[in-house]
Amino acid sequence: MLELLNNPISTCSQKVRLTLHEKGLAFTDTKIDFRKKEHLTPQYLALNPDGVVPTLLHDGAPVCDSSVIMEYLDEVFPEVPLSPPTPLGRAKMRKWLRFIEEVPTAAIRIPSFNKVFIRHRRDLSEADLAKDTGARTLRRTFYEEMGRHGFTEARLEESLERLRETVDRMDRTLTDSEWLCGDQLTLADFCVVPTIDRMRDLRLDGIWDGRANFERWWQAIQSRPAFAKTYAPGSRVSDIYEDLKETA
Ligand SMILES: N[C@@H](CCC(=O)N[C@@H](CS)C(=O)NCC(=O)O)C(=O)O
Repeated sequence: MLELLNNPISTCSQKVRLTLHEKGLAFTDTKIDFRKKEHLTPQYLALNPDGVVPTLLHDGAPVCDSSVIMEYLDEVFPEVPLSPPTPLGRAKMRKWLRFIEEVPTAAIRIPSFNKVFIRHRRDLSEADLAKDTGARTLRRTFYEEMGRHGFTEARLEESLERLRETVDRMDRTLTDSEWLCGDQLTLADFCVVPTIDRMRDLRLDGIWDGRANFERWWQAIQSRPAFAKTYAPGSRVSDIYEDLKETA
């Protein structure tokens, strides 16, 4: 029995939903409400001490961290393989996973918070702002830096540069390869999809203008049934925040 504790718009949750759907695995989709701070309750922290989503429960046993969960699922349910068959191939895939976690996954948080999530902090009293920041576990210093007004222009520009570098690196790799790790769709592709989808949602898709290899890959990913299932209505920030919808 698989249960995914997750949030529809969380990019880390989307990585795991893509994997579950691609592998055709049935799971209970349990929604964790960030506004109600359900990820910071003692019960949730007992499962995931970082106070972040997603958490997978497999027969009740918690597995944490989205990339770890993806690899766990692929190991336990190998029928639809999403990892290369050789150790060298898997090393190549893991190199992509680490790069994606370190560079674009970290970078996309800056425009996401500046454009979308900061609005929930702007009008808090000093005491409530401090309480909100203090309640965070893994991301406390990130929330401290963000304050109530968001990240600086310099930090935003740096994160956009990191996203450009990622798209360029992917485009180069995809010159002579269908997917990031050759002719097999792997966890590496699914790991980066939520960042790319969020970029589009935040109107940052100009970054891949003219990147033909990248665009071919993006079209191919979007045509997979797992993509439509993962991005059900309510999974994008523009589904939720009216002002983001209007600029569409
Ligand atoms: N390395 C973790 C990071 C998970 C993470 O940062 N999750 C975000 C949503 S994508 C979260 O739960 N944020 C809660 C918060 O900001 O309080 C993973 O990949 O699972």
